[in-house]
Amino acid sequence: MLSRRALLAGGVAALAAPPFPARAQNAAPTILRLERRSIEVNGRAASVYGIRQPNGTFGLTTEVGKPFRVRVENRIEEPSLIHWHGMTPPWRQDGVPGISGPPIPAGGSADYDFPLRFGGTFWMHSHQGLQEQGLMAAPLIIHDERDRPDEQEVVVMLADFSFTPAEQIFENLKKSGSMAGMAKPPAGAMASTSSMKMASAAKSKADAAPDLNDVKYDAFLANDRTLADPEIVKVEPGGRALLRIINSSSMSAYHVGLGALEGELTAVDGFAIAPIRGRKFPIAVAQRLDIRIELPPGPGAYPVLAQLEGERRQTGIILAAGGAPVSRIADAADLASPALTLDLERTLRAEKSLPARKADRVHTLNLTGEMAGYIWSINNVAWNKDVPPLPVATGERVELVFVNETPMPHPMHLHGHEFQVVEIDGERFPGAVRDTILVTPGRRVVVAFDANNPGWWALHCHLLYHLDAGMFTTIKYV
Ligand SMILES: [Cu+2]
Repeated sequence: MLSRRALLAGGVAALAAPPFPARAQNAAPTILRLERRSIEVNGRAASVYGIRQPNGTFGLTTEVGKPFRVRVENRIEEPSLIHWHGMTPPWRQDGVPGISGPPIPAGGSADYDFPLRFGGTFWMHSHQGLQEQGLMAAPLIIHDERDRPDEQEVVVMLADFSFTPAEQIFENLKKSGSMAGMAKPPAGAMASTSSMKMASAAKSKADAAPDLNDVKYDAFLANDRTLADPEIVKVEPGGRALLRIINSSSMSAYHVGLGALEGELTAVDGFAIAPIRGRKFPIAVAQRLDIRIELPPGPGAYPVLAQLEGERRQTGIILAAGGAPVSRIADAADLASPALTLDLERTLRAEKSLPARKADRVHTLNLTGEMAGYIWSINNVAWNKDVPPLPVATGERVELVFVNETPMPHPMHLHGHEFQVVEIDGERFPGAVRDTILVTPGRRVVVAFDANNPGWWALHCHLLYHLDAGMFTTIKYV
């Protein structure tokens, strides 16, 4: 167990101290309030959601081995429910309305209590309707033995922001398909027509320019701010920092760039990998990156930027060492970035693989859809309550084969289990353990997991409007 230490960024507060010494079992839960709040984006006030403790701390920072004991108070004017992304709770506490349980009504609350099996960088977000687009999301950081006392923790939450209400964005997408008035055609991409049938076009399009960024956003945020007024984090010259990058965007993937710094990617989705050095790392929707950096001696300002895939637009924070002056960074890079690929994913190797084992069961999930009407599906079935869950039995090693038959990338997320990436396009390897895997157009990606957490679990694309349009299914063994 790691020793308690002063937290350098973000504030600790996570562990509400009871007024009297109490046995751990009786410790009061941490309160997380779902609230409306106001932020400023591009000089304009925006009403968004937040998940905060009574003292204002966003989300929760805790330690592995401690129970996750939380009370969620719903202080917004509508029902809500929070999913603990990447956690493996009992399924009734997973926070998916209609699957794990009912949403929390306005003014109500819900209690959570489960053991934390592992540490790392996780997050929490609403799974109710389209609330996630309104920033109903927060960090969930679980310290463990990997954390170093001499390392400053810097959490960076990325988000895409629109002044257009999420329901309106979704309506516009449904009205005119992917190439809606909301979106502009991706650079270099053939203008696809709204009547295009993606499933049939898929294989030949595997290497064509992918269809990215359906929604045209007003801003991209890092810790609620744009590069016009970015967060500036004071760091020690010559010191160490651990960047915990969380992509809480509804629809947007990025290239995270460290500029002049070189970093070491040590974990993805909270799980340790054999470290990879670099200056640029891709992050798909819902994924996390843990990047260790060492700052040069002397003063300096170091932007950590996230550039939208396929575009010039970017967001980020600035690390400022030794009182160095910070200059303004443009919110657009000089050149458009490429689309995310699986090139890095193929090279990732888990520090701790799943035990070698043959699959007892294999489910193939063809990722399918139709631009007309913005219908997204799995095996050509758009999710509804009557779709039977994929069968699984306790104790089985299960492999999920994702085959992307569409021209859009899909970040696929399984609830309640960590999985290991074991194959990309026919090549087997002991890849990263994680909870969200990007499946790019035309690709086949296989993940393996152990069915060790009986329940009814969601399995879906994490692009918010794809998920809501039906690229969602469940597995059930309970
Ligand atoms: Cu998708």
